[in-house]
Amino acid sequence: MKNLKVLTWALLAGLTVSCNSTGKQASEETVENTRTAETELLLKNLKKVSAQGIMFGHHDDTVYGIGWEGDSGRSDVKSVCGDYPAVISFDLGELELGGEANLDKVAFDTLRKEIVNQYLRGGMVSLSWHARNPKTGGDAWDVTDTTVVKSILPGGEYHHKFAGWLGSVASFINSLQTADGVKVPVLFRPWHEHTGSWFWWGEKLCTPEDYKELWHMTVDTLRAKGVDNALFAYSPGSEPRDTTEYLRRYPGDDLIDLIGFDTYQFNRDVYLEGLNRSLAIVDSIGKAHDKVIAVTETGYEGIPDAKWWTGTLLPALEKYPVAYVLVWRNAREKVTHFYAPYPGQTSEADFVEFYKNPKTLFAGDVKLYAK
Ligand code: BMA
Repeated sequence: MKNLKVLTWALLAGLTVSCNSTGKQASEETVENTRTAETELLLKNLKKVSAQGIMFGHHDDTVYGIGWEGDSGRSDVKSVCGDYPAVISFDLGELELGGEANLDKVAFDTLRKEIVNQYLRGGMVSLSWHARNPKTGGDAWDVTDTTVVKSILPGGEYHHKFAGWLGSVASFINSLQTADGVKVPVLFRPWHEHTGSWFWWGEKLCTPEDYKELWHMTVDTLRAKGVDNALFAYSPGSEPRDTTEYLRRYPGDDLIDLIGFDTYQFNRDVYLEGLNRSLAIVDSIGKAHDKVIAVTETGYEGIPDAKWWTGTLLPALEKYPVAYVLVWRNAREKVTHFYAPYPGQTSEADFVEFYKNPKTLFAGDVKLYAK
């Protein structure tokens, strides 16, 4: 059945399926499981790293920050502690529209360069995708129509349009190459926070079966289009109360390499309770399914707590083999919307303590592509 499905995707994606000497179609392994040596090393080293410490991550770290944009080599995190984050994430939102820049007005060419730079540092890049609503034409947060996921699955009215969008993502990921022609591995993290209902792929917007099918279509299409430099992350919000709820929309071990969750602090007690519960869930599933675990997005907007890093975040994470924790962006266009410190910010000194703690890992501490 699965062979048939992969073949169907390959055909839908408009690919030529190669034939061997006996005239049979290439096996599922040929289409599905080819990954570059660097991508395999990344996965191996992610597993190792989680036993050593917790990598720190920051969204859009090197493309803008508080009071600056596009300065070469600049990073608010580096300005505070002297090193880049070990993980930097970027967003592919609006790549599907074919324009030059993403939804947060960062040029895709800039992202390409910064992704290669982070690879050359030995660090990791994660990519999220706030894809626009393929049916209504609205943004990722347009939840006015509850049939969007269904409409892009095979047989749906918008399937063809959406397959083109997946093609754009595949081309972008395939284009991430060093000057020497090495394809840069990335962790792709689409369809995130789907246990909430604020994105068109959210809980109340599609059935568990449709959500899983969306994942299969995504991964199969990318693989069929030659993407062999991606690992895949599953990251719901902190809504699941137990492992059963967490796995309700899980698309399967053959698709997913890393499991995590997104959660933000509004109230400290509520945050810590949710963080602890979610960590226990991913820890238990990670062990049973041999998956890397991470806090894929978190933060306290504006970081008004001067001791947040060592007083709240680190003590909660230390108990678990978390590969990384990533905080969201320091928006240059929304003054209060920042999650990492910058010089002069209230939590700056505490962040330096967090950086110095042997448990935290920054770019200079990791070599994620070492043999
Ligand atoms: C949200 C906010 C938005 C942004 C989006 C995608 O959490 O930061 O301003 O457009 O992420 O990066």
